Amino acid sequence: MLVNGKWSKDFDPVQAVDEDGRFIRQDSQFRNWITPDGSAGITGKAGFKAESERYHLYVALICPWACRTLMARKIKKLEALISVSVVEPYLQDECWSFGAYPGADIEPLYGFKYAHQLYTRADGNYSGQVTVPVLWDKQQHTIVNNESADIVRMLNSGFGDLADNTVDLYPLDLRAEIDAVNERLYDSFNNGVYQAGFASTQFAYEEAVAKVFDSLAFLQQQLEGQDYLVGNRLTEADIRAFVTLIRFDTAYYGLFKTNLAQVRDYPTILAYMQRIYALPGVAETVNFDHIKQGYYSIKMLNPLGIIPQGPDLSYITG
Ligand SMILES: N[C@@H](CCC(=O)N[C@@H](CS)C(=O)NCC(=O)O)C(=O)O
Repeated sequence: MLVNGKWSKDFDPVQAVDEDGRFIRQDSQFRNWITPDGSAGITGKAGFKAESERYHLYVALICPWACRTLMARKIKKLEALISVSVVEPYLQDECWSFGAYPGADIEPLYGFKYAHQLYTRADGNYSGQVTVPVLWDKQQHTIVNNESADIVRMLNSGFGDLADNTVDLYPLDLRAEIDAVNERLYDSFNNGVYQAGFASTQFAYEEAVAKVFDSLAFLQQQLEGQDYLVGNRLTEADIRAFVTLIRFDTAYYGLFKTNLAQVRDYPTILAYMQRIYALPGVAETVNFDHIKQGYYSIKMLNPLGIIPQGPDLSYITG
């Protein structure tokens, strides 16, 4: 992690635990918003006007949080406006790197080797973990925002007429319900799988696994009789559920030990996951090689780095 702008401690996914051994996720620190006229958003400073080719998105294809933003970029047809770089899948000592791994990129703006160099370019005194996604402003050479929940919302509405507004991922009339589903799933499912994987006590692990499977039961029930989670139309709640579901059988079931059942054991959820995977552009945001290599590179959980052969993913990829 970075301390006062210096790389000070080798990558360790668990920087903090509570007294019962639960993993504590750090809060994102850059919270500015792109808006159609450059006015300040919900948090942060003004000065980030929506413009074509001004912003760049740094992502990891292993990462569910980063892939939320990649999905939103595709669905809102912002590909030509916002460029993307993909880091290598391995979580090495200096965390995310750019390079030649298939499907990854060389850092195009500054020739950086590591993502932590972006953080110190933005703030020479930054202290904290170096996470993706990072939404970067090429004009001011700084991070606009490194919180995926914010980035999905600004891709949905911050670009005004530059985006495809036939799709609204956070429609006014469904906001309360979307917020409720997001809240229901964040702690116990999206972050719940990490709580299971990074638990440092048996108690914290079992508590997290119970929440994860309770969430799958909730999803199964919520999807009875409708194709999408809220209002029977695609919203950000579906993006947030999908990125965790699509990694479940490949990474979480084995590495994070959430192994009471797989997603493919839930017919309604499986059909839902396949439906979203088949939406235009979505499959391009899913890279099972990066997912598998990336998660299984976390030394704390897999010290010898052996990569499992399965699962057979033909039930998704055809
Ligand atoms: N709250 C952040 C979380 C992002 C996050 O934790 N990303 C992970 C990858 S899945 C990461 O970069 N971890 C590196 C680290 O924790 O050092 C968001 O949703 O954008």
